[in-house]
Amino acid sequence: MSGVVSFKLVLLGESSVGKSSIALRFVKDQFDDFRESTIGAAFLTKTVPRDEEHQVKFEIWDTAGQERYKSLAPMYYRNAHCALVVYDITQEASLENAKGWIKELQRHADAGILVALVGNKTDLEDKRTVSTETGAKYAEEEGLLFFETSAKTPQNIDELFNTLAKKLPLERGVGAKRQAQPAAAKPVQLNSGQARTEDSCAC
Ligand SMILES: Nc1nc2c(ncn2[C@@H]2O[C@H](COP(=O)(O)OP(=O)(O)OP(=O)(O)O)[C@@H](O)[C@H]2O)c(=O)[nH]1
Ligand SMILES: [Mg+2]
Repeated sequence: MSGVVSFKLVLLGESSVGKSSIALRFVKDQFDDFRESTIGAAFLTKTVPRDEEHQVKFEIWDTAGQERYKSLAPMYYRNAHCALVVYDITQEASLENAKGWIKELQRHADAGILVALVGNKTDLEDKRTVSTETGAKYAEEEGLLFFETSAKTPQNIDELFNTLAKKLPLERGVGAKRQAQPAAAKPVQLNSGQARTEDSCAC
C-alpha cells in the first residue's frame, strides 16, 4: 500500500437511531445494548484498504441527534466528503427526520458530497415499520446510496464502509495527491485549505 487518503465523514440522524453504534461497530467491532446518548459530537478514525495502492482513512464525526444539538451540525457536515444519514427501520418518524437532513445537506453541504441513507436495526425485523422498498425508493429518487444495517449483528456494516471507500473519489481526499507533489510544485487547488486544517487537527 502506498498512499493513505483521508476523507471526512459525518453521521447524521435522529437521536437513538444508532449512529454511535454504527461507528463503534465499524471502528472497534463492538456493540453496547445500552449506549449513552452522544453529547455534542464524537470523533473516531479508521483506515481500510481500498485497492492495491491506496488505503482510505475515515475521519468520522458522530453527531448528537438530540434536538438541542441541531444547530451544531453544520460545523460537522461542512467540508465533509461523505455523510451517512441514519434512520431506524422500526421508527417511521426517524425516516422523516432523515429526509430533513438530506434536504439540509442538499442545500448547504459541499456539492460533491457522497450521501448514503442508512436504515439501521435490521435485527428487529419483527418491529419493522419502514419497508426496504420505501427506503430504497426514496434514496433512488434523491440519488443517494442506500443500505440497511444492524450495528448489533453486524449486518452490512463493513459492506457500507467498504463501498464508501471505493466510491469516494481519491482526488477529493486529503493525502495521496499531496504526497505525489514534488517539493517545489504549487499545492493542488482543490481541498488545499482543508488539507492544512486537517493536518493541524489535534484529534
Ligand atoms: N437492536 C438494535 N439496537 C441498536 C442498533 N443500533 C443501536 N441500537 C441501540 O439503540 C440505542 C441508541 O443507539 P445509539 O448508537 O446511542 O444512537 P445514536 O443515534 O448515536 O443516538 P444519539 O447519540 O442520541 O444521537 C442503544 O441502546 C443501542 O444499543 C441495532 O442495530 N440493533
Ligand atoms: Mg450517539
